[in-house]
Amino acid sequence: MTTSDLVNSLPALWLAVLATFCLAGAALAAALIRSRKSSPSHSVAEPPPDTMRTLLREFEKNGHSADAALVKWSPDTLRKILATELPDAQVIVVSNREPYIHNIKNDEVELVVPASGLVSALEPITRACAGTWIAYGGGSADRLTVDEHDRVAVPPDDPSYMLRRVWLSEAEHAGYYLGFANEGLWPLCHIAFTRPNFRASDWETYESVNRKFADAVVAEARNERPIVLVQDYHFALLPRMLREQLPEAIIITFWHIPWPNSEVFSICPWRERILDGLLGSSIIGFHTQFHCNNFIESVDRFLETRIEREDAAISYQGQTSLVHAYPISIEWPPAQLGKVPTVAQCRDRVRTKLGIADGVKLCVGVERLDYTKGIVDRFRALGELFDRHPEWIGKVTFLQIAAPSRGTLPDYERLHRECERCAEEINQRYGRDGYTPVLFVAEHHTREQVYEIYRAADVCMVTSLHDGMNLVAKEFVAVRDDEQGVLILSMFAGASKELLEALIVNPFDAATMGETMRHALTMSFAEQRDRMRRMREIVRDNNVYRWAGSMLLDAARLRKRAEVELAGPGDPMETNNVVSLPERWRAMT
Ligand code: GDG
Repeated sequence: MTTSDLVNSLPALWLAVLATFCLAGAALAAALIRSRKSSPSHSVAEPPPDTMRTLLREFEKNGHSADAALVKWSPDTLRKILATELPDAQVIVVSNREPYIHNIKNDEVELVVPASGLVSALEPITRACAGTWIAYGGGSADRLTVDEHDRVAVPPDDPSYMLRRVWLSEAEHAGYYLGFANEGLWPLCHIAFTRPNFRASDWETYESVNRKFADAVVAEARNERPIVLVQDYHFALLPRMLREQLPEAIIITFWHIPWPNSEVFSICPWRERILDGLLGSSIIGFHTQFHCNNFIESVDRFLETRIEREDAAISYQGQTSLVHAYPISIEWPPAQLGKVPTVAQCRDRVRTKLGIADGVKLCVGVERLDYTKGIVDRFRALGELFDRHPEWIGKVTFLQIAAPSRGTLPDYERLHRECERCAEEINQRYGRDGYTPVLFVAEHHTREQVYEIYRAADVCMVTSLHDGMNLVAKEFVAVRDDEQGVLILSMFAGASKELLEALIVNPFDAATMGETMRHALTMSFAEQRDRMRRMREIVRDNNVYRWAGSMLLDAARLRKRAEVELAGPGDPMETNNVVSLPERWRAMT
């Protein structure tokens, strides 16, 4: 059976697959064999039986249907899923950050694509689904570019979906976004040792802004049953508000950052309200199973619920929410790659621009300027490399680009100063005429410039102290079609669970990271190729269309189950795979 056959027969296939463990096993084996066939550098031997059992268990545990592993995921696959599994469904994305910002610059309207992992992932999905994206209109020219309904068709050069902008006052933005979301929830959810600040006034604004977005979703919904994709920690209350107004909607909430353990979560004064809000969702998604487990533990500790761990389902106030891991990714191949010159040209351009001498290796870091990303820690690792292996002084330059982010918050201003100070210290200590070890550029770059830098790099360092996924790691791999370059990756980024061929590091251990840099800088071309090839296969197969497709397939499963339940009560014990979970438990107890 070919891939396109598979896609065409999705409805029957995936129900059957979900129903039979055996078929899932066969499919997984086929996927393994296929991935091995496409990797000439790897042996085609079967994995040992215990590895296979572990993989199968993982597969089942994560609720991923076997067809998700077999299908070649593309925009077309998504469109087919929508057409066959969710006919006539309207897809509405809600996020704080908009995918396209219009700003006034030098009396002209300038278009900016923000530095945001969420935008990088969601934009190609919304394009493929021809959906509606609702977001805060924060650009200085945003109001000038919308129609009378606050909508603008995007992408501007080839419109395929509608962006609906929601306006916030300065006070709303300060309380909901800077305050509760970024001074409260962001540090609460990341182990980066930055204290969360919770203020009652921020919470009230957060609640009222969530209400404002709920009203916008209801206004944009063409019928009672849209599929609403709620994005991130800015909207923890939105799912409950939507559930009250659109009871038949499928609400999929994706939390892009880690979820803390229940002890840490208990710090939040409105912890029960946050959990209650999220449990208005049909599905709550996280990047890793670990974050799902933390969430379920928090619910267990603070709310009266029924938790079915086998099904990863939480029943609360007569409604069931599924909690699943969906590792986010990027589009494959990245659309902008076509606009970027060859690797050799990128190397020449970047090295000439930065004045990097022949024989000097280039290490890069690409981030939003955020204290969770471990920027200072990688500078420290470079210092360790120089101290332990002085022969590298003068032989490696570190380029760190950092897009300014949340710059008005004190913790971010402090970080900016700290990065500058640390870079300066290293430059004074190890620099010499014509050689600057660290180039710290705290500016926003275009996506093409970012890709050019990835392609010019010998080594890319992603050393987050804590990160939901981290898409920089996946982008670096995706743009290296020359199969060269080394990725150093933090063990505390979700991406480290997938990109096992990266050099995995603990960012809190500068000395060992310095040694890892040396390993990366001296790695043979053959080893670089083997590692890069394998990582590219993983990002290709687990691309962002698979991320969205898996959620939509699960959404379709829920919708069908709800339809079967509505069609008639039947005997709960006889129809046990379609009966609602609360009913099943009632029948069993
Ligand atoms: C959250 C979670 C999760 C960076 N500088 C520029 C620029 N970027 C782009 C990168 C990448 C994105 O920003 C950053 O992605 P991350 O995944 O690192 O991060 P967050 O923004 O923190 O995102 C994260 C993500 O959500 C998705 O779920 O992976 O764990 O924290 O795409 O290329 N883009 C442009 N100019 C820059 O200067 N245009």
